[in-house]
Parts: sequence; structure tokens; C-alpha cells
Amino acid sequence: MERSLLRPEDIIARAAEVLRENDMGGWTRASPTLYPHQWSWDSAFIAIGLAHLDTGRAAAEITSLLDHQWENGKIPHIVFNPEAPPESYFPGPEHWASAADGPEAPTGPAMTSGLCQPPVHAIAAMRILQVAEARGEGVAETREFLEEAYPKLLAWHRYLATARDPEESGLVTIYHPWESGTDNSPRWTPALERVEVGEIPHYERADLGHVPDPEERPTGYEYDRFIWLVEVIKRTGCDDDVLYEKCPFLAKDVLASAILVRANEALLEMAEVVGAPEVHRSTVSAWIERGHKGLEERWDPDLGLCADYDLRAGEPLAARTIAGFAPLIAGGGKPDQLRGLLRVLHSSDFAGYPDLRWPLPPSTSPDESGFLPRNYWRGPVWPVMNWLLWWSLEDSGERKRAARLKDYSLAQLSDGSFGEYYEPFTGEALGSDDQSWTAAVALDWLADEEGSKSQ
Ligand code: 2M8
Repeated sequence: MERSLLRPEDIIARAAEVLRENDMGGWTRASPTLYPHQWSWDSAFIAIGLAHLDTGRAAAEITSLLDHQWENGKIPHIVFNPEAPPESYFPGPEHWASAADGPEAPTGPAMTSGLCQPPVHAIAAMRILQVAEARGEGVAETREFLEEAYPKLLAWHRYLATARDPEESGLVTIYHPWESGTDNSPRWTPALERVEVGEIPHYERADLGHVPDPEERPTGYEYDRFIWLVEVIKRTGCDDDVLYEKCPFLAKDVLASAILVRANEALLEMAEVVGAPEVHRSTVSAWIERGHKGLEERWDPDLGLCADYDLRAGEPLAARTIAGFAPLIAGGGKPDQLRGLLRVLHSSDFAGYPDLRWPLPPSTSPDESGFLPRNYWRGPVWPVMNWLLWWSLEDSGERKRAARLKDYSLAQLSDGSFGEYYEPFTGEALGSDDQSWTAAVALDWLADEEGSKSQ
């Protein structure tokens, strides 16, 4: 059905409605049917959007996630909704139950997955304070929230800097493509192909029942590997040391590492706000420095992008995907490198590709061999990725480019469907409608519009 285009004030109203409808009471499901649970990095983006509606509710989003933090500092990638019917999502809580007996899993009735996702949380937490201060509302409450959240976020970042980086490379190791958040992206294809699938119990995919066309979701080949890796990870009790030895998928993720650099910068600001001891600040500063170095080492001059690294195979994973812009997202890079990345971003490899509906970067370059325009992380445009790029461009002083990215992104969202992702050539919304993080970034963009008007 053709939808009429919404005006900015209507986008705000609809986005707020989406977040209200997905509000499960103190936490937000990622989408109404496809994702009925709380996802880690979705919640961070959701908090950024919620801040413009209610800073207290935004803080609660992060707090509820942190309530399920593991003993070793890990923030789980999913906190399961006990009310969601068992057949609504696979693999659900029962599937992860054995991992919940592990020594690091949180005690109590709530069930979580044993994986994690990119660490956007500290960035979100500081953004809540920024919004509260700009509005002159809820500042004291937000500061109290930050005092509670700070040690937990520090423990989370410490987990990533140690258990997930025993080599001290500055780069985050992942055990499963789900940990990258860009599940079936071609960035992981060679590493996934090297995974030999063992015995897996028969399973039914719930996701295919929630999208109009299975072509929008990962393939059966990919899912078998996803599920096998979950089996392997569970059998170790999610033990990081054992996984380093045994996990058949072991990779350095440049996007998560870049986000960690930014999240560590946010943590430094938070340390200032809560008056944390100096030693924390020097530790976090060292993590930041190490992160920049690690990304530098993963620079691929042929791609003009950063490339992930397959630790198992001992080789780089060169692919033209949105994750390659990691140094732009990390910020603080060399001016030459920034210029080069901007060139690639606007080139025919990405946003300048001919015949795109809007000049917005597809998640995978249309020139990459694994590109599929309707398939999930293999080609569609993801508003949440555009938010990350926009935010990074703003921060690098590239305000004009940032404004263009925001304007086209808002044009994309003006059909009001708040799709999970969009077909790059037709602009059709794909995956789930009413995806919470899409609504959230729309709210943040439109609040920025308002802010710039009043300046
Ligand atoms: C997608 O991932 C989940 C598994 O974690 C799935 O496909 O079932 C990804 O887009 C991920 O980045 C996102 O956090 C999640 C919920 O929106 O969905």
C-alpha cells in the first residue's frame, strides 16, 4: 500500500507512538512481532530516542538492561521477555537455559542470551544527560542514574577490553556474527563458511513467519551455522577462555571496536560527572588509545576502508560494507584517512551508486559480491547505521554532509512505516515495521532539527 508522506511533526508523533506501543513497562521490545524481547544495542539507541520524550524513561531503558548484566561485566545481547509466547522467537530462553547455569550468568528468574552486542550504552547514557541539560529538566535525576550506571558500564567496557581482547590489540573479539549486530553481512561470509556444522537438533525458524518474504532474512545455510555456534558457545558455559581456544568462529570486529572507542570517550565524560577516581580515567584513556591503534592496523588501503580480522584463520576479512567506516565512527583519525573515507562514502561504492532511491549508504556496497538489495545486512539501507554515521560526521565537523545524510534519512522515514531496513533502489521498507530503533533515531534527528532552528 502506498503511504502518504508525513510532515516532521507527524513523524515525531508516529515515532513516539511506535515506542509507546513497544514499551513493555520499563523496557522496550525491539519490534512488535519479529523481536519480542529486549536487545542490547537496540535498547541503547531506543534510550537516545526516548530521551526526547522522557529522560526518566530513557534512563530506565538502560537501567533495566544493566539489571541483567553478567558477573563478568558482560551485557547480554538479549534479555528475554517472560510473557512472550515460546514460539514467537527462536532461539528463545529455553534454548539458552543451560548457559544460565554458568558461573558468570546473573542469578534470578530473568533469562538472557550468552552473547553480547556493540557497546552503544555509555554513548546513550551521556546523550540522556545532554538532552536533560538542554531542556533544563530531569538533570538531577539523570545524574543519579549516571552514578548508578557508571560502575556497571565501566565493568562492561573492562570485560570487552580484557576477556574480549586478551591480545590487547584494541579490537573486540566476537564468537558469533550475532555479536556484531550485522548478522549475515558479507563481512563474515568467509569466516562463517569455515565453520563446520556439527549435530544440531531440528529447529523451526520463527523469524520467517514474521516477514512477508523469506528473501529478506538470512538463509538456511547461515542459520544452521548461527544455531551451531550457539550450541558450541552454550556447551562451554560461555567461558571466554575456552571459547578463545575452541570457538570455530573467532573474529575481530572493527565496527564494535570503533563504537567502543566512542563509548569509552563517553565513559570518560561520565567519570567526570560522577567524580570517579583518577585511576579509572587513565585506564579508560589507555583503552581509547589502544582502540585507535587497533583500527589503524586493520586499515585496508585497497578497499579504502577498515577490515575485520578472522582470528581462527589468521587472515583479514576484506569486504565493502558499512562496518568499514569504523575509523570515521571512532573519530580522531588522521585528516587524510577521514578525507579518503568520505570519498568512499559518497562514491559509487556506497551513497553515490547510480539509481539509489536516496543517496544513503547501503549496508553492503552494491559492487560487493555478496550484495543482495532486499536481504537484511547484505544490501538494504539501515536508518540506525545512518544515525551512527551522521553522529560521527557531526562530531568530525562535517556538518554539511551530516545534514544531508539526516535530511535524506528523514525523507526515507517519511512513509511512516519505521522499517527495520530499506531496499536501496526502491526505498521500500523491509523486515519488521514499527522497529523501535528506527523510531528512536527519527526522534533524535528531528530534535536536532528543532535545536538547529532555535540557534
Ligand atoms: C537482528 O538480530 C537478531 C539476532 O540478534 C535476529 O535476527 O534475530 C540484528 O539486526 C541485530 O543487530 C538487532 O539487534 C536485532 C534486533 O533488532 O535483530
